[in-house]
Amino acid sequence: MSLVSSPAVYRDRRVTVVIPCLNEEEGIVQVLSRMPAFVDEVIVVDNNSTDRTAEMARRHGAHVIHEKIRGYGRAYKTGLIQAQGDIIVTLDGDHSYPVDAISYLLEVFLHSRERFLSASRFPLKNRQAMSLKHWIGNKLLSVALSVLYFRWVRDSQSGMWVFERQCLGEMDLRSDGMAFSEEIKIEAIRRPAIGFKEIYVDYSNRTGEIKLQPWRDGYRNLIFLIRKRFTRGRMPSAC
Ligand SMILES: Nc1nc2c(ncn2[C@@H]2O[C@H](COP(=O)(O)OP(=O)(O)OP(=O)(O)O)[C@@H](O)[C@H]2O)c(=O)[nH]1
Ligand SMILES: [Mg+2]
Repeated sequence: MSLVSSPAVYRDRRVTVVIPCLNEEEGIVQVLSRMPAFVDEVIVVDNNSTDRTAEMARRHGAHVIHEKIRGYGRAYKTGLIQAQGDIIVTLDGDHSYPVDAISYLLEVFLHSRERFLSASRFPLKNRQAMSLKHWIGNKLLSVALSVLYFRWVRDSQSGMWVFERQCLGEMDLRSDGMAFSEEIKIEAIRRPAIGFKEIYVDYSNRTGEIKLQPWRDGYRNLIFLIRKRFTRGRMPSAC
């Protein structure tokens, strides 16, 4: 028997889960305590949270990375380049996406030709999980993305994805803000060598405070979509 512990794998693939967190001390404990044993590595990217997010994440087995510059996209870019797994899974630290669905999503992913899979929250089963304002904003942005990129996308703002780590080297990811979520989907859609597919998941009420600012982020995300569509390769990062 070898004394060297072998990495956890899912059907021979190492899986890394990356979670951006800003003041999610309650939610992150719920997420991490439900993490399946086949996940080899969990990276939590903390942006100087003022609560005990980093401490709780560390205590529950995550590798915590600190990013000084604020932003959802910024946190993702910092965390993703450190991931070691063959497959990367993402989700929020607020326990709104189903951690239990990771194995189901991986199974679908491994049986798909597409190398990027996004979990869609629509049709929303639990109406309480998303405010009407967020629902309308999401629908408008999803329609805008679908029209601009000639591809029907149900949930352009979903934060739960499963993809091959190698895809990152083929993508041009610029956004530091909330627009990162739509940008990574656009990059997958635009590149036939990657491919994009949506799969339904249940979505529930988040734990803790919302970080999204619907009017500000909705407007910025819409502008980002338009600029990315018409300024290939010349996008600024601070969107
Ligand atoms: N590191 C880091 N994480 C962030 C930042 N902004 C948001 N997050 C995290 O990114 C995830 C998504 O943010 P949410 O506030 O849940 O936004 P949302 O999911 O669009 O909105 P809800 O549907 O209300 O949950 C959460 O885990 C946040 O803690 C940030 O500036 N830095
Ligand atoms: Mg959330």
